[in-house]
Amino acid sequence: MTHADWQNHLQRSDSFLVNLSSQALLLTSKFEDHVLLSERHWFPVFEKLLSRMGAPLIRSAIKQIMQYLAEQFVFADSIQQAVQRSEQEAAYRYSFDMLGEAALTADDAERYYQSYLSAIIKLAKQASFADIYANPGISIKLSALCPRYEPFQHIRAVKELTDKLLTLAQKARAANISITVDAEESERLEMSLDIFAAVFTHPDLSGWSGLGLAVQAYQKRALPVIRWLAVLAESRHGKIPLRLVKGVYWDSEIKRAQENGLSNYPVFTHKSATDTSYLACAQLILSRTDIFYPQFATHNAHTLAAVYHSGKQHPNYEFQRLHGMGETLYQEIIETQNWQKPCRIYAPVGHYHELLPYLVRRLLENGANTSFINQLDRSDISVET
Ligand code: FAD
Ligand code: 2OP
Repeated sequence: MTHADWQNHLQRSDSFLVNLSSQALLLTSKFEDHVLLSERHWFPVFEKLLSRMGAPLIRSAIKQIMQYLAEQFVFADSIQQAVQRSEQEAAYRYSFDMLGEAALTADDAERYYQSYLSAIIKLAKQASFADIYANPGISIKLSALCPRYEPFQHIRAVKELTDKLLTLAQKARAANISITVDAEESERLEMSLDIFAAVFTHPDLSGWSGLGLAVQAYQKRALPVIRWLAVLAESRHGKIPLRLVKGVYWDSEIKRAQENGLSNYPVFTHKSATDTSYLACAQLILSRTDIFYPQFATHNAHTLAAVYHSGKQHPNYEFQRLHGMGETLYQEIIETQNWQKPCRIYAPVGHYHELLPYLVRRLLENGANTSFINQLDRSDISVET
């Protein structure tokens, strides 16, 4: 077991968010330490705390913190509200993510599936441009749509998810909006590619350029995956909107590889290797704009600038950011520098009950020392550095 030094982070960041989460994590780890050191004292202590503060007070405080964090990272409670809000912030394009992932039951999976279906129907009314990429889109996590999306259930998961993704894609095609399949854990990569290929090559979607997916540059397989997608697109004379991300499951990838005693990690272990891989992937994607519509998702100013310079002779691509992150960076680019490159916001939609895994990833991302967004927030590092 490792002991993270949360105390060390406390009040050292200028970011209220990072301090708030450090507080929460410190509190949690103190509770954990207490439980480990003297498990039998745990319940009396907690009972005392409850009796002094009162359960309703604690509940209400936790609820308020969750609501604050939800406001930071969730775009809207419902797709209806999301559409209204996006109309008010029209300088950006949007990809709506219906919150929900890692379905545990068939009921959960069905509920998430229905929420994607109704989102597509709603967005059909907003898709006013002939150019599909100028319209809003949706982002889908396959793990939300099947409770058995796991390597040992490869055949079943691929069958079920191909059927569901195909139906969603058919509706999206009719609505003239695009779909992006999010990239999840590395052990799901091969299943996700099988599902993607089956749907992409379905005759109903022939000639459609709206089915896209995210590729994680931190995976050692990133470049071969892009080459494989190029062959797939060429075979169908189609175009794939390709969202390049660095990848957000790094800690759990490392942990799982260690737990399973793997001889190697599926992801790079140096941040600079991931950054370099991102740029190599970006150049490959930009060299094939006949078959890819490049979508560069990053909050790192250096990565953004490097892509911009590599892509100067390729006018047709976009940048992407997450709602609640990278606002000032993209404001500068869109409003001040006037790069004339569209930026799409990945906009999570839903209730805060579904938020937790997404929220934890955002907090880890904001708090990680290696993360650009974390360093941007530090007063001891100059803007030039
Ligand atoms: P940076 O701070 O430059 O990079 C941070 C990243 O570097 C980490 O996330 C990790 O990938 C990598 N890294 C950190 N430490 C190490 C290390 N020791 N060794 C190797 N690599 C390291 N992520 C997904 O996984 N799937 C998705 O589908 C997805 N969709 C997204 C959509 C959008 C629009 C955006 C903006 C992001 C999405 N993300 C997704 C999240 C994305 O992966 C992270 O936001 C991104 O990694 C942060 O990269 P950066 O260039 O902004 O920041
Ligand atoms: C995530 O859910 C944005 O797909 C990314 O963390």
